[in-house]
Amino acid sequence: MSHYPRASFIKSANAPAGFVPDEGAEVAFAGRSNAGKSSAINVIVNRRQFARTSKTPGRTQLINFFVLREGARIVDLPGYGFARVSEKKRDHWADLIADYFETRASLRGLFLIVDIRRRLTDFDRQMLSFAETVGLPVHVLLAKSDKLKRGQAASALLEVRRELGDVATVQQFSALSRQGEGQARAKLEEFLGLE
Ligand SMILES: Nc1nc2c(ncn2[C@@H]2O[C@H](COP(=O)(O)OP(=O)(O)O)[C@@H](O)[C@H]2O)c(=O)[nH]1
Ligand SMILES: [Mg+2]
Repeated sequence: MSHYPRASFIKSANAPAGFVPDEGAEVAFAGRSNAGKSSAINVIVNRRQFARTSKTPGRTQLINFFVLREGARIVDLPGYGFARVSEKKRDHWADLIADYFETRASLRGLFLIVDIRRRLTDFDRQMLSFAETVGLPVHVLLAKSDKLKRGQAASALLEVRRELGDVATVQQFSALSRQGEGQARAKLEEFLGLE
C-alpha cells in the first residue's frame, strides 16, 4: 500500500513558465546522477516505478512535479555527473535551479540524495549553497547504505555529519533494504507540514 494513495505525476518543466502553480507546500529532491534519487522517492512514496529509475546517468534534465496529497508536492530536480555534461547544459541547469530556489514560495525543504560511498561531491555542495542562499532546511540521505559494511556506513555518517554541522540533518538510507525509510518519510512530512 502506498502511504500516499492519490500520489501522481503532474508535469515536467524545463523553464519557470512550466512550473506548477506556486501554492501549498513542496519538498525538492536533488542528487548527483545515479546517487539513488529516483529509488529513494519510490521507497518513500512506497510505489514501484513512481519516479523512473534509470541506469543511464544524466537522462532526466527536467524538473518533475508530483502531488502526494492535495496541496503537498514533491519535486524531482535534475541532477548530473559533472564530467559528463557540457558547460552550456550545466549553465542552463544552474540558472533553472537557481530560479526555482529563488522564486518558489511553496518550497519548504530540500532532500539531498548522496551516494554513501562517495560522501559529498561538488554537485552536493552547490545544492547546499542554493539552499543556504534562501534559508531552506536540508535533509541528506546517505543512500545505498547496503553497499557498505555496517561499521563503514557508520563512519561515513559521522564524517558527513561533522562536515555538515548545522547546515543539514543527515541519515543513512537504502532503497534495497529500506533502511531509514520511516525516518525519511517522517522528515518529509515534517517539511511538508503533514501529519
Ligand atoms: N544497492 C543499492 N542500489 C541502489 C540503491 N538505490 C539505487 N540503487 C541503484 O543505483 C542505480 C541508480 O539509481 P537511481 O535511483 O536511478 O538513481 P538516480 O539517477 O539518482 O535517480 C540503479 O541501478 C539503482 O538500482 C540502494 O539503496 N542500494
Ligand atoms: Mg533518477
